[in-house]
Amino acid sequence: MSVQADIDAVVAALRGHDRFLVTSHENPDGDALGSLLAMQLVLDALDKDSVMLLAGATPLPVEFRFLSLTERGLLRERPSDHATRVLVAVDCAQESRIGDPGLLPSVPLSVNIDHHHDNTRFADVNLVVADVSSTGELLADLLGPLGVALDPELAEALYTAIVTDTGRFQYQSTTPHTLRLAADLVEAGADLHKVFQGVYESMEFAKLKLLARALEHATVHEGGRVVVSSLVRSDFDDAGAVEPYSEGIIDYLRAVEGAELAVLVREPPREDGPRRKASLRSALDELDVSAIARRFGGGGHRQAAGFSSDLELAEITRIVLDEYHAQRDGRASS
Ligand SMILES: [Mn+2]
Repeated sequence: MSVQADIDAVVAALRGHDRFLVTSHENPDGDALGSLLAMQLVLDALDKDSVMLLAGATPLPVEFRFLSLTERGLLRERPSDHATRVLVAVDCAQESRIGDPGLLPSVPLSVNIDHHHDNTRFADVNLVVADVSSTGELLADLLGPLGVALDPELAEALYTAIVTDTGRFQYQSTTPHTLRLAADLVEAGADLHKVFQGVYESMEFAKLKLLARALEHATVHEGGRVVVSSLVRSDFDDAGAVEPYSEGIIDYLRAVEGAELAVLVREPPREDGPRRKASLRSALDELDVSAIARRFGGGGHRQAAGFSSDLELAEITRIVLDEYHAQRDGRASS
């Protein structure tokens, strides 16, 4: 199906139903939260009965507190009437990312709007455009077809999604269209400076201390082309940090001169789930870190991916380096 056909199908699904449940992925980032709120505001504008759900108990990252998610009734558990609502998942590459097993099969219809290239098209209606900067950009492009006008709150939610997922308009997914769209959002009332202060200048002291630990533990491999770091349970405990505080730390590792691959392995300070989680970043066009993540059952984008594992740090590092070599060798021989 063409993208246009997918857009038409999403517009028809949103227009043609009255009750919705909007959701995004666990451990949400700016694109997830901005897109979640934006979708809710779009459905409000269309006079629909919609509620937002973010499964899991992880506290919302404080840097996104300025978004009116709580004020607008964000749920952390599925509502009792979920079986009567159309599910709209934004920024979720797989059904499992919703974090509420069994929710998808229980709803009458599901809509999946996302930009991850490994999205499994798990819903009934799927709009997946892999080369778009963010789910926020994808949603912004739906406003015209839906006949919804921007207002300051909607513009700010979309701007937040886009500015965070583009690394403040620096990643390669940032296009002239992305920048023009950002200008439209600022013109419509998105407060650029407020978003900057909220997202980038509200770091808790504990997060700073956790960052210090990660920088201290950083090691280089492959003559400096690979930078690896780790955060163990005691690092989180000593810093007084919760799991979401590790978000963004990997960007410091990727920024090292000559680094092609950055790896951050962490032991989340909680009892359930896999022992370790890893984030991967590529600073090289030809290096696809989502392929490395898939080796561990994870996924993501070519330049940013992640996975969970019960393996020891040394074992994870060894396999990642093997996969990195395999890709290098593949490129050398092609
Ligand atoms: Mn995203």
